[in-house]
Amino acid sequence: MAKAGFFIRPMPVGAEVIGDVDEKDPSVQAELYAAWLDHGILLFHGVDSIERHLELSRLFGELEIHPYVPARSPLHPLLIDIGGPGRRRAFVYDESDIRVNRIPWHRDTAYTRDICKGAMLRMVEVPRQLGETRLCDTAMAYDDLPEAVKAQLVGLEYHATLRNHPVKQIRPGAFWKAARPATDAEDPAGADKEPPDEADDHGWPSVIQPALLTHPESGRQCIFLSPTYVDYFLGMDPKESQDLLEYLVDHMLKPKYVYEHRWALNDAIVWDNRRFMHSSGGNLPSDTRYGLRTTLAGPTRTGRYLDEDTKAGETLLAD
Ligand SMILES: O=C(O)CCC(=O)C(=O)O
Ligand SMILES: [Fe+2]
Repeated sequence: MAKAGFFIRPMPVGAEVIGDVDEKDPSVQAELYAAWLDHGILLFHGVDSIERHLELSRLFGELEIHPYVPARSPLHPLLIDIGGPGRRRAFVYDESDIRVNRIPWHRDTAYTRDICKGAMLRMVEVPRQLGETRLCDTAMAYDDLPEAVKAQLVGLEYHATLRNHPVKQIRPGAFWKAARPATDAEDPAGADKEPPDEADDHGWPSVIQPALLTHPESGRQCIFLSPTYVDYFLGMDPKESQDLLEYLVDHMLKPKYVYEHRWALNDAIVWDNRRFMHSSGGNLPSDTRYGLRTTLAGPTRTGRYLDEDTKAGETLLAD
């Protein structure tokens, strides 16, 4: 039942929190957590300070310092910068769209063994146009899979590698077929940013993840792919593996499983990373888009190394 001051408005995918939230009230906390588990994403409005962003984030889990050091925000150790002053060189996609901050479909930290529980992204500078975030409910998508495909996914694992460069990301889950760094003339404001090096793999070892996750709290099955990281499914020949990946990505990205958000200032979305994957369409380099994001800590040890002697990941995570 709604408490005084706010209510939860379900959307076709996810839900929106309308009104004033007193996040210090334990019954409000319980209601928000239950709604988050139920809907998988919650959209808040008017989150107007870092303190409030951190406080609201903590309702959904313990916060962690992000393992990927370059993403960390100078504003607070528990935040990462999404775009803003740290934005990269623009890319030209399919020779038609110039964009910064474009990210293909993924789950956060799925290139580690300890995928994070979730994250809360708050927008502190909104571009004049574009810059949408899309979020896909992989539990809903699982429910509608044919029984034969559900059976095929039981016990199946995939080999995953972090891919940060738009050219390396061209695969199911990317929504472009070609990409090149913008020239200085095309992106004057980004002329001081080095285009990322295609060969730079960031040193993260590849990890093996299950194709299905039984959600540890709701018990629902989720299609546990971070599509653009998938190299192959274990035990399949390359064509079979690629066909299955394409099939699953096409299925998950049907509009009925996807929420697309156009941001307003101080909107914040908290997603359940076990259940949802997400992507970012990108914005024009002449606009600024700046998000701050918290990360909800595990404990979801879903992955393993193919070579159990690989310790590089542990070293990186210890930073
Ligand atoms: O910029 C966005 O819309 C999403 C960024 C993202 O992938 C993240 O915050 O984890
Ligand atoms: Fe992300």
